[in-house]
Amino acid sequence: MAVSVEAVELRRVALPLVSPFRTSFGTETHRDVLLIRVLTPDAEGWGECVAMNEPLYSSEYVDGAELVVRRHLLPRLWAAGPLEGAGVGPALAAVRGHHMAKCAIELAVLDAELRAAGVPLARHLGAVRAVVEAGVSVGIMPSVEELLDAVGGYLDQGYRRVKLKIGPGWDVAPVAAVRERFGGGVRLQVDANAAYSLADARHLAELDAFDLLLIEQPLPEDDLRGHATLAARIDTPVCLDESITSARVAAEAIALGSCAIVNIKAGRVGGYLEARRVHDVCMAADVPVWCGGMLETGIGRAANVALAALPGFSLPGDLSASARYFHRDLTRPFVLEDGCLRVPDGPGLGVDVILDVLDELTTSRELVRRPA
Ligand code: SMG
Ligand code: MG
Repeated sequence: MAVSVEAVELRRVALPLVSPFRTSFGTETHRDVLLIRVLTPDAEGWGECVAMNEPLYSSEYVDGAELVVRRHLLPRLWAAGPLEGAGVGPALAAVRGHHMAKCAIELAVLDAELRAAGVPLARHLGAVRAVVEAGVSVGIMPSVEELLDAVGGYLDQGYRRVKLKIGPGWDVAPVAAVRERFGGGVRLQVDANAAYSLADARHLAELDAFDLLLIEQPLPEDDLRGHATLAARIDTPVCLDESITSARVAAEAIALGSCAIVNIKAGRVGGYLEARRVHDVCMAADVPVWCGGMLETGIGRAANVALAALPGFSLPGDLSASARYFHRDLTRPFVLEDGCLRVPDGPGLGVDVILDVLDELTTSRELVRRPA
């Protein structure tokens, strides 16, 4: 069902993180989020842009995303006239890249469309589960002792799997310590955020001793061939995150032997509908997928949880409770229930934005009306 977008609000919101989150590329202390709110005659819709403060995880960053939305994407959205969520990707396709910015607009239009139609996003995407298993991503810590405390705390809360961020100087020893303290029953994986090179293959093979579910993105984003070479030299299954920018690239990575598992993030591939296509490509090739995270607020989290309810998502995602990230979320908090998060079943995203909290955390807002 096409919706007529009358106006779009661009909002920047700053949420302090409950604790700093350090990866191989940097440390996040707060989340500076761009939200997209579309206004239509029947319903409004929300989208969250996952671009970070600085272009370190990928080339996109939040100030750039906001500029691209205003200057390059909204004019194309207006030109397209009334459209469905599924029409947003094609309407914006002439603009190269900027997947996170595009994803936020598509999600907002989808949300408005589905709220108007009374259909939950999960159902629209093809979800088959009412709850999804929650994993937790644990940053690089100042010491192994602090890491063990953090991991122990998360396991006590019931998280179903733990991911350790690694980088040169923080890899084999922390993984060994976590295995030794918590035993072989914990589902454990690592994420390097592209911090290694093929010359590190022998060192990374030392991780084979710890029965990891996977190693995520050891090498640079554009190095599919290198990942295939590495995958042949280590036993730990290679999973790609940054490299997988579309369903086509996913198919190519699988064909090349670059990965045995795929992390799906809608922002990285340009939208939830392309994310579903990545899922379909992987499922057809028997490649397990799981839902990645970008420290989303409840808005993006609701959409991720819906996506993770699709049948091919056979591993727990980077989908944690709101309290793992923020003191206060923009929606009713997501909470762990027996190590799982409940898939929202209301229309659209199925969560409501708490406008008081939103206003309090808003750092800027602008309403852009459709030109007459
Ligand atoms: O949302 O729980 C989360 C964070 C998951 O580790 C996470 N994300 O490379 O997968 C990744 C990182 C990207 C964001 S790091 C600031
Ligand atoms: Mg990752």
